[in-house]
Amino acid sequence: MNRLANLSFASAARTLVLSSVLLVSFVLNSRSGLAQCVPPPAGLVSWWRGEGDALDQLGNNPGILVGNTSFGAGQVGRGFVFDGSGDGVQVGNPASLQLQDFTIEAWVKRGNFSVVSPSVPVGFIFDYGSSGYGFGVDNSGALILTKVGVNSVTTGPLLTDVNFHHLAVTKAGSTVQFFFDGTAYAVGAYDPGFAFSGGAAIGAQSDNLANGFLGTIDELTVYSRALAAGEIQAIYNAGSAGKCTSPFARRSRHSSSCSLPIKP
Ligand SMILES: [Ca+2]
Repeated sequence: MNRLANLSFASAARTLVLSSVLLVSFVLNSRSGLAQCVPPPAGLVSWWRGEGDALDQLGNNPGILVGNTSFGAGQVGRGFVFDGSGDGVQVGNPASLQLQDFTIEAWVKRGNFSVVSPSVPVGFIFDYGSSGYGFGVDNSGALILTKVGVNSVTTGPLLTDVNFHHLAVTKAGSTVQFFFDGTAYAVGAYDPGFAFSGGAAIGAQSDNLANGFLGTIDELTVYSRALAAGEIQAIYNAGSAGKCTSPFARRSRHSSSCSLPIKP
């Protein structure tokens, strides 16, 4: 009887241990944030992922690395790392980016608590040069949309630490909204009429590389319409899973003539 009792006890103990292991595994998996990628919203124009090159995931507007732009840990894989001095990713002046209504969204990490650009108080995240649109951050962490060199609207301070945060600006007519980690911040009417004599760039003013951003910019994406709050929140909630890359097969800069099945 004692032997049977011991065997029964050993069997029960093994079952208990196995159950505990499975439970711990389940909890760890649940806590590891196995978020699903989010399908990209309609209206995509360009999506620079920063995965070790300046390619546009859609193949429309491949960029050129300028200065000593490098790559480092991003929110989704890798991202562009800028020192703020002569760095940037220039993407030319294509008609597809000459927009009056748009969304610009990216994961952004400051490289310094107090300085967003080494010699000026504003660092650009995506900028079209003089009289074009520019989306940036100032030293206080306020988000800015500007008609470069003319006027601007701003909200914040919001980006005040050196962690990754999701930033976005949407514009539909005169309605402008900023988003910080999925939360919307409305500003007053703003529709200055942008002009596009120069090209656009990630991480600096494109025409003179001024206002270089000090930090990391990842998954910078431009859309030809103002996304809804829920669409931006879904991208934020996807976190490091990011936007789903399918069906947007990666295109090289030598195959930009190919069209992509972008859904309306
Ligand atoms: Ca990335």
